[in-house]
Amino acid sequence: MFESASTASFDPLFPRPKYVSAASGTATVPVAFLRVPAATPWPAAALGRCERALARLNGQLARHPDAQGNGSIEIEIAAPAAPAPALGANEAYELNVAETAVSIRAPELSGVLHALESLAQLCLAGSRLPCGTVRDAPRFVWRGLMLDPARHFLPLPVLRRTLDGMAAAHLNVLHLHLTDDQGFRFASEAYPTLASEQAYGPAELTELVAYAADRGIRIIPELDVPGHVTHMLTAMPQWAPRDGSGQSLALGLAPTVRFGVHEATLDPLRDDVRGAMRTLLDELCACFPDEYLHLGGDEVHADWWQRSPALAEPGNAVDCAALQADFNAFLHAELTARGRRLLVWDEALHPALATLKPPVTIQNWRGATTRDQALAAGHPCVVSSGYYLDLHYPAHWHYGFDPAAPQPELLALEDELLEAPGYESVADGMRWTHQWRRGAVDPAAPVPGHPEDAPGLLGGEACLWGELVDSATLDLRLWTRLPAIAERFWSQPERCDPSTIDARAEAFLDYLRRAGRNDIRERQREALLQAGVPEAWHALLTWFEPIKWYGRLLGMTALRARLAGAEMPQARPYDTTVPLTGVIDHLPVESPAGARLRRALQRGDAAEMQAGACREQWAPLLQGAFEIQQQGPPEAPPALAIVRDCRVRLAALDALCAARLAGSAVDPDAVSALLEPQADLLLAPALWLAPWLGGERE
Ligand code: TNX
Repeated sequence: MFESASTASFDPLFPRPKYVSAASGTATVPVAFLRVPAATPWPAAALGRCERALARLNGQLARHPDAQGNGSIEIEIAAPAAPAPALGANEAYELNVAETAVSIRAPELSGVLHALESLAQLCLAGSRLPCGTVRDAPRFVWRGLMLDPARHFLPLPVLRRTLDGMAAAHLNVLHLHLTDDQGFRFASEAYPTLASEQAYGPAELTELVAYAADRGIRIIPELDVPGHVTHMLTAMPQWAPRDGSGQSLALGLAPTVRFGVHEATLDPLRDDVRGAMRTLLDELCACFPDEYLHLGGDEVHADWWQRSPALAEPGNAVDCAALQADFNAFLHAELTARGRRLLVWDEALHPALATLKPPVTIQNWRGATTRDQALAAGHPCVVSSGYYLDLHYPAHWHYGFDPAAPQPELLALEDELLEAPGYESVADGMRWTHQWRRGAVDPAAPVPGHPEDAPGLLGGEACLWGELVDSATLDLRLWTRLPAIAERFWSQPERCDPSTIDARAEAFLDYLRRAGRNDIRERQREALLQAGVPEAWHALLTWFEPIKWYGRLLGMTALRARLAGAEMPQARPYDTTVPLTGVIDHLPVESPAGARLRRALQRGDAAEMQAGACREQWAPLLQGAFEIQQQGPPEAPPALAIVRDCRVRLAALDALCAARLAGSAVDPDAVSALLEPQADLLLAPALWLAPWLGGERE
C-alpha cells in the first residue's frame, strides 16, 4: 500500500465535496473521454442525457493545452431510469480516477451529471489529473436560484449560460419569476394579450426546460398572484375587484414602470378569475413538467380588496388574510388535481393552509423567523432569507447563513449588519423590517429539535430580484455571490470554510472562464469601457462599491418616506425605463481591494501596516493630473465625472491616512464624510480604516 497522498490536488473541486481520498499517481488529461458501454442497457432518455453531458465535458477538454489521446470512462448507474430531474432524486456519486481509466458510480443519473461536472473541474485544473476517489452527495435536496425576468427581460441565451454555471456549482433549481406588475413574460396562447412584448413562448420554454434537465436542473415557473398583477390587469381589467358602484377597480389602469408594492390585485372570488387560473395552470403545466409550481402570494396590497363590498363577509370588514388563504386553497386543489404541488412566498402562511394535503411549501424571505413559523405549522420550507442577492451584500455574509442554523443564530447574523461598516446609511431601513419578526415562533424555543432534523427543510434558494438587474448586469451580480451560496447548500457544514471561501469562489469563476462557460471579469471590463470609463481608471474603481440593502433601489427620499409610513407616493430614482449603464452597475457589490483589506484586518493585521500598504497600492492612481483622453463627444461622459469624484475621495482618504501615520490628529468629521455614500458608492477602505483613523462616528 502506498501512503495516502495529499488531497490538495482535489482542492479545485467547488463546491467542496463530502469526501476525497487521494491515491498516488496522476493520469493524462485526454482530448476526449469515450464511454465504456454499460453492462445493462439504459433507457434512451437517460442514455441521451448522459451522452450529451459527456460531449459537453469533451468539448471543454478541447480547450486543454496538455490533453492527449483518448481516455475511457466507465459509468455505472444503479437505477438508470430518471427521465427528468425531480425533487428527492438521489444525487450522490462516486468518481474514481486511476492512471488508466476513470469510473463513475451513482444510484441515479443526477449523480452522474454531478460527477462529470466534478471531473471537468479536475481536468481543467492542471496539466495532469490527480488519481483518487471523490465520494460526494448534497446536503440539501433543493439548491435554487430565482431570477426575475419580469422587471427586466432576460433573453434565453442569458438563461442558458446561467444554467451552465449553475450546473458547475451543483445547483439544481432555477425558479423563474415570470410575472409581476411591470411585465408578464409567459406568452399564454389562451390569453395572448397578457404577455409583454418580450415574453417566452411555450416552445422556447419547453426547450429551456430540456436544456436545464440535461444539466440536472429543474425549472420552476412562478405566476405571481393575487398581487403583483398590474400588468395582467391592464389587459384584463375585468379580473379586478369591483368598487361599491360595481366598477372594476382596474378600469383605466395604466401599465406601470414603477417599482415597489402596487395596489392592483385579482378578485380572488370571481368565477372568471378562477377559470383563467385553471387555464393558465394548464398552460404552465404543459411547459413545465416539474412537480412544483410557484404561485406567488407575496405583498398582496389590501386596498382593493378592502374597497370591494363583494369581498366582505356579510356585516364584516374584508379579512384579507383569510381571502388569500381561501384563494391559495383553491390553487392548491387545482394543482393537486394536476398532480402538482403548490409553492408560495411566506406571506401566504395561514392556519387554513396548514391542514392541506399534500402540504403547501413555503418559500421564506422575510427574515429568519418565517422559516420556523412555516416548519412549526408543518409546511416544507425553502429558505431564501439570507440569500437575497439584490441587497448588494458580500459573498461572505451570505455564506455565513446556514439554512438549517437555529433561528437565534440567524437573527444574530441579521442584526450584525446593523452595526457593520458601510451600513449606517440604511440601518434604520433595515430595522424597519424587524416588523417581520412579529408573531415569530419564540426565538428562544424555535422549531423543536435542530432545524436540520425538521423533515420539511428542503434547502435554499438565492434570489436575484430584477429591479436593478438586466441581461448586461446579471452575470456580475450573480457570480460574485452565488458560488458561495451554492457551496452552503451543497457541502456539509464541516466542509464549508469561511476563511477560504472568497479565494475558492474566485478560482471557481476562473474555472467558468477556462471552461468557456462565462467570463465574468471580461464582461465587467467591457461594460465599464462601454459605460465610458477608460481602462486606466478601472483600478481606481476597485476601491468603491455600491451601497447596501435597498438603499439604491429606494433612494434616500423614498427610504425616509418608508420610515415615516408614507412610501407609496414617493418617486424612486429607478423604474424600468432607467438604463442600467452607469459605473455602479458594473462594480461588484464588494470592492475587491476593500475585501483584501477587510480580510487582512480580520486576520489581525495591524491597521497601521495595512493603511501603509493601501497607500502604496493606490498611490499610482493619485499621481499626476487627472487626464483622460477622450474620443467621441467633447462633453465629459457622466461616468468620468463619477470617476473624478471617486479620485477626490480616495485622495482625501490618503491624506487622512498620511496624517494619522505621521502621528497627527485626524478630524472626525473628515472621516465621517468619507463614510457617506456618494452617487450610491461607498469608499470601501474608509469603512475598514475608520476605527483606526479614530474618527468613527458614535
Ligand atoms: C419584495 S421578495 C418582493 C419583490 C421585490 C423584492 C426586492 C418578494 C417575494 N417580493 O417583488 O422585487 O422585494 O428585494
